[in-house]
Amino acid sequence: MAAEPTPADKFTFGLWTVGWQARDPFGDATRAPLDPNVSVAKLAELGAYGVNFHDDDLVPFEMTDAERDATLKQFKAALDAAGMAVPMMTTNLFTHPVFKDGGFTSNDRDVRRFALAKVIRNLDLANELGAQTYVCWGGREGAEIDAAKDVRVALDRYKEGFDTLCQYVLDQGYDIKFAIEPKPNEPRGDIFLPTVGSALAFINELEHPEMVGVNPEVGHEQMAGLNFVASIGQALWHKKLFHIDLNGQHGPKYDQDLVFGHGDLISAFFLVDLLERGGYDGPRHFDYKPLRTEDLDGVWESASANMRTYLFLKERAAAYRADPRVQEALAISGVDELATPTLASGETYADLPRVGDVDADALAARGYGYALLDQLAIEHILGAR
Ligand code: GLT
Ligand code: MN
Ligand code: MN
Repeated sequence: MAAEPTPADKFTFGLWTVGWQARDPFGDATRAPLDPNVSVAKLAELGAYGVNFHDDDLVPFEMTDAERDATLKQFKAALDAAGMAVPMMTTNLFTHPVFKDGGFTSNDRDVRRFALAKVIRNLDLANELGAQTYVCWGGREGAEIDAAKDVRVALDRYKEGFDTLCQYVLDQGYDIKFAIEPKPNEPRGDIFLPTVGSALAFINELEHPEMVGVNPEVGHEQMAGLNFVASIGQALWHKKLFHIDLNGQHGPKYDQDLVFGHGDLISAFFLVDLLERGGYDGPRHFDYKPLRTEDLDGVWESASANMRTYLFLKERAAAYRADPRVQEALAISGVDELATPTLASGETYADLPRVGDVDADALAARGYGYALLDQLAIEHILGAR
């Protein structure tokens, strides 16, 4: 089995993932800060293709312009030395207290103007580093109480934010597209654009919908009790899967950000199956948090685990599709039949059968064989076939 990642696999990591010091609402950091230049070198050594980052991951808020320039210069040298790409960038509009009521949707107009300026400064850097996807995770765009915001007005401001940023990118001639990352809650009690479906609907209302897609995260849809594979299927159907955040989650609870596959493994299997067969060729980005219990060795062990699990699942999914028994089971289930249009070419609703002429009981007698189909998947995941 091939589980040695190479840059051709396009695995990427956020600097904030391996660099997470494991501070949580109840406890202090358990790990020392990690130098981003060290992360770049180590991730390259493990077989990754690139890194993604927020402005503040690299250039802390309080740095002067001169310090910022020096830090960026050093970072670019580290990227070059490691042969690592930066395919995606993003702006931190959630850590600093100024964003406690949101960035694009804060009730305070001056905060909104500052938030847009902060994104614009970072778009220039994204362009310089060759990042083609700009993720917007609006973790603070939301509220805890319904009286705090008229959602219709908040969405007006959210739209105004994206319209302004798209205009900036167009005016500069940058080759950058935006990807909205939905999340139902945490850190806000409720977050605007809580699911992939709501983000897709919102995008249609923008001035430049063609410049904006989604960056779904496994755990975020699962926190809402939703089926991640189905959400990705719909995002692909809309041609809006611009980026993806892979990780693990055990059902609806706080955002766990586990290693990919370390949550719902069957869902992870069908996700890899879909991505590998479904026309997504962007980076396979891991947005996870090494467990708070881990030391630095555990951090690198978990980084590697994400990539190895993906590759094992890719191999298992290919074996599943190639298995004649699976192909037989798919035929019994009629999975391909769903691709046949309900009306034949040239037919209209007038060609539909008369309800009274249909023997519904005869149609109902059919079994769909899904139990076998699922068991075959499990046997492939277990390496039993
Ligand atoms: C933050 C969040 C992630 C987002 C990152 C991008 S920041 O760590 O929990 O889901 O992808 O802004
Ligand atoms: Mn998350
Ligand atoms: Mn994420």
